Amino acid sequence: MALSLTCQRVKRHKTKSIGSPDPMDAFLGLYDNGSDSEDDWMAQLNGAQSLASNQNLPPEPQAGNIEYKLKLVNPTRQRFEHLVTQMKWRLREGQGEAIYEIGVGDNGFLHGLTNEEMEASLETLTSMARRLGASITILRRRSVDSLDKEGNGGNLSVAEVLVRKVPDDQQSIDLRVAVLGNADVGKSTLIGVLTQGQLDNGRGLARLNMFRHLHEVQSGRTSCVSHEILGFDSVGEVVDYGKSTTAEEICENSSKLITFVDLAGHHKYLRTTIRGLTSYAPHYVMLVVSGSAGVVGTTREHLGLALALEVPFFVVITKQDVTRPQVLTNTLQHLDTLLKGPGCNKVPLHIETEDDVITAGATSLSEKSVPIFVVSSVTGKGLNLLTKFLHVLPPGLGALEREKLEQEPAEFQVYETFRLPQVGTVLGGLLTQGVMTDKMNLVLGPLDDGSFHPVQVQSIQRYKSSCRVVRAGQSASVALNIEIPNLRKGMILTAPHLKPLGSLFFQASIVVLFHSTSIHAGFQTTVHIGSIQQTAVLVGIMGLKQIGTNDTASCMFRFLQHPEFIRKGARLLFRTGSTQGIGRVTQVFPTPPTDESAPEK
Ligand SMILES: Nc1nc2c(ncn2[C@@H]2O[C@H](COP(=O)(O)OP(=O)(O)OP(=O)(O)O)[C@@H](O)[C@H]2O)c(=O)[nH]1
Ligand SMILES: [Mg+2]
Repeated sequence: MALSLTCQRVKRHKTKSIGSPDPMDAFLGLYDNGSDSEDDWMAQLNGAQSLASNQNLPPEPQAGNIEYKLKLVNPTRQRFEHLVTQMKWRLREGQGEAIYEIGVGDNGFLHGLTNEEMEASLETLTSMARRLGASITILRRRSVDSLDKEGNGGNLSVAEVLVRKVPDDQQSIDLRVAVLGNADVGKSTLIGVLTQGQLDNGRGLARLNMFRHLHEVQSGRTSCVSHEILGFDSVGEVVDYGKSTTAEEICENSSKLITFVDLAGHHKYLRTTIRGLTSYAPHYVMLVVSGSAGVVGTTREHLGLALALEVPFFVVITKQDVTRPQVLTNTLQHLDTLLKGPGCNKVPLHIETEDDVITAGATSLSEKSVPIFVVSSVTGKGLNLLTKFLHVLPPGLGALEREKLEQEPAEFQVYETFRLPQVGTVLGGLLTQGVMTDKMNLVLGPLDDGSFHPVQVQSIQRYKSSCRVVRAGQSASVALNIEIPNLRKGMILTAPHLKPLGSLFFQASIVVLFHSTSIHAGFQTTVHIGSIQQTAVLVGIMGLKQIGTNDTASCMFRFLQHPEFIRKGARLLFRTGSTQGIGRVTQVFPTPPTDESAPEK
């Protein structure tokens, strides 16, 4: 029951994933116990680990995807119909996933059921799920040491069950996980092992599929962004390249798909890594640390990026097979200190059992807790727990937020551009809002003068297979009907009636995270906003002459090369050498397409 027990203990925190409110935020809010101190929080989490404890749950939440059922033994037909309708509603609330707590009263009291009652209840639950084309997975079952009506103790149990149904209009539940960590810690290898179903040999075998360039194969170092997918079928079994031969087959057989975005660890490629992180809008970050090398190199910087972008993250310690126990303990201690420190203010959750995994699946939604796994990609140790965790990680957006986003006009952010011989111009990117369909008429831009060009969508592909519709939050590749010169990352495709314009100037409220001296007007820096990455010059600081580390200010920027389409409220990150800062766009100044706004050389 720890999933909910933990939720009960989770403090309410504002969430996280880039630009998208998280559905569980509201859910976790229901469990706010008003406690604020770090000690309380630690004590509560520790309590959550004592899974044998006979604690009750909070009263059943009205909204959300969690349902308590005292028992489901031989329901009448009418009641059964009612139960099915209710399950349908809970599934909708959870965007295809619902949790049933069996043996628990509406007030959260863990009554427990006898073995026969539990078996009968699970059978009813299975029939309910079958009626909806959903499947069930028992996440955990445990005894409660209360007495039953006849005074017999010990044999009563409660169960936590995951019900999953992919919504009818959706191929699968999608999650994007960006993989960060210092160079050589084993990121590409871990993704290779998780998605190919084959262990590594310690000399770079498993990472080969992740590489996109010859020089990467030769050097063993990731330099650009690549993706790989891992699927889970409706009963939670892994669907990977070990069992399927093509990405299309994996998609067809999966009800949940995890897309890993493999990023480069070396400092040299930090710009590409930041861009990958800001433009792919991941739901989670997997921070990989080598057990033997410890928290070194770009680890802290990458951790800082996940924190700055407010993406929830978990940590995987690799190379357990070649790490001496004392060194591993040191790495874990170092990590704990870093996570609990004032910059992070997190609570590490060391994952050792399957029960911890279920607990972590829920608590990873709070900003505070950070699950930590220890694995080896060579022996496979710990990978089963990590896989199970990925299976129970909740989807990024709730039904309501999703519906709202889908009703907006389509907006597709371009983060890759290609030209294919028989197809023509192809754009890879993310649909941040609305719905995009085949043959849709849209506009693409901003071009160098700030204007947009009419285009038509010729075909759409997701996971290397054709599809006709893309919905808000999904990534896709789109082929266009015409060739557009000077295509670049950071452009958008959107609805013509919006009459969009690019902007050269924008105002932002920023915080300088680090700068060795002070920043004045005229300072140039690389600005990242979603898939936009361009040098901008600071043209003015409101009310101040200069700013330095930890200063906050409202600043006016001007892009140096060409106008970009940006929205008020967008999150931005800037970086030049060791200078770093974050902020939000507070105002944009669209550039009407006239001769004067032609790009400056
Ligand atoms: N013994 C052992 N070796 C591992 C393990 N994981 C990765 N390796 C090895 O570590 C080396 C580096 O792995 P990569 O996956 O390329 O590391 P990376 O983090 O992707 O590195 P960059 O792409 O440069 O950031 C390879 O030779 C792997 O075979 C592990 O769990 N145990
Ligand atoms: Mg790599």
